[in-house]
Amino acid sequence: MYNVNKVRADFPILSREVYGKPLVYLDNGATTQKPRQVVEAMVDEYYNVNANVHRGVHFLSQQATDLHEASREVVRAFIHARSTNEIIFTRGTTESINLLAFSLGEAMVKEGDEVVVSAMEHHSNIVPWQMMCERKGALLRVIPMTDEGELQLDALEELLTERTRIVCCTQVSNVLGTVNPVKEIVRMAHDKGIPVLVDGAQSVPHMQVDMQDLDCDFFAFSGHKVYGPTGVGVLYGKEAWLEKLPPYQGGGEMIKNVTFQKTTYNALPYKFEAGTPDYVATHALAKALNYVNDLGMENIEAHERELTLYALEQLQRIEGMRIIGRARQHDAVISFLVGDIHHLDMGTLLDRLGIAVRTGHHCAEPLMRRLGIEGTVRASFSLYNTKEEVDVLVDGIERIRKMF
Ligand code: 7TS
Repeated sequence: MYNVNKVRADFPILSREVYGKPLVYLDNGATTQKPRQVVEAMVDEYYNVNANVHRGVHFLSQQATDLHEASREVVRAFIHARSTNEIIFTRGTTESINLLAFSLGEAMVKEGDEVVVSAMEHHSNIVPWQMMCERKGALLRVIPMTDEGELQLDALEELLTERTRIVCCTQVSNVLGTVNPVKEIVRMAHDKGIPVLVDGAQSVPHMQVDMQDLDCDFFAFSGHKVYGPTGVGVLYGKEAWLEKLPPYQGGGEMIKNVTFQKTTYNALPYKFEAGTPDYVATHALAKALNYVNDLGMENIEAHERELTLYALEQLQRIEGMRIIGRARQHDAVISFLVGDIHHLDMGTLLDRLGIAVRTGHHCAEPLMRRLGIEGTVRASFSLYNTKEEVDVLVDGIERIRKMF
């Protein structure tokens, strides 16, 4: 049995108060809280192991390198990649996508080519592609979506042409909670020989992701959204693809030999990892993934599904409640507006009640424009949230609604 109170005891921050009220943390889509196991691993490494990786013959450097590389294996197993050569450590989803947009752009995008993104992407899966398109004279094309917040795959079929260089799509929308049929999208793109990047920032914390099953060519996620530290993330890429792409940044680690005339590059994955990596963060990320493994992703999914369904049911009872995003496949993210109460007012007043939600455009301005709204209030749930917290949220919204 999943014991949420036992889980909560691993997260010291959850027992603090804000404005004299117990904290109700429902901003997990932005970042998750960290269990002791993760924070203690970082403290322990800085106190007892710290040394730069991959370059020292001395004991500490060997030990830090071993922890760092063991973490790569934990990540590989977690997403079921074939090889650790396919696991590139980055600073997060954003850097992963910038890396790919740059390297893929250099390798294979020419004037008149096209990049396909979806209507519900986070800015970090739009802007890097747009920047690359501007450099290369290429065009950004968009998979449209329905009013319910589901992508229109029949329209995607039309968008995939001999000019398409890559399709980039989020697995779970950070605003609508839509779970996109990325496996189907991958199949459609592969039928035409086009690679696919899946943005896993909002899926990795909530569901089993399996690179062999999805068969996507690239996959990006952030450590801090899956109970790990900030400043570390992953770009997965199929080895054959990564071999074809040029490095993103130059510096230490990514080279084999350097002369003033010419530099040769290191093998995978180091070719894409210039400079000292955040080896303390990679080690702590592995601790976070192990934490999730120990709880069992299927248990986490079941807990979050029950919580989300309960929240949807309770929220819908509120007069004037408008849930934004009614996809059939829905993850632990609920966006809403109530009557004509501005999302910022709602967020600010909920905060005074100790409830942390996110408000605004959620770094998805094109999606807001598509929906014809400026922003939403967003509650996003995680493995440590409870039905009691949902009740506090619902009561809070009711109080605020009556005030207006
Ligand atoms: N992609 C998606 C789908 C996201 O939700 C986010 C962050 C990112 C990419 C970028 O991740 P980063 O770790 O590199 O910043 N989303 C949010 C959010 O919804 N609220 O704050 C950050």
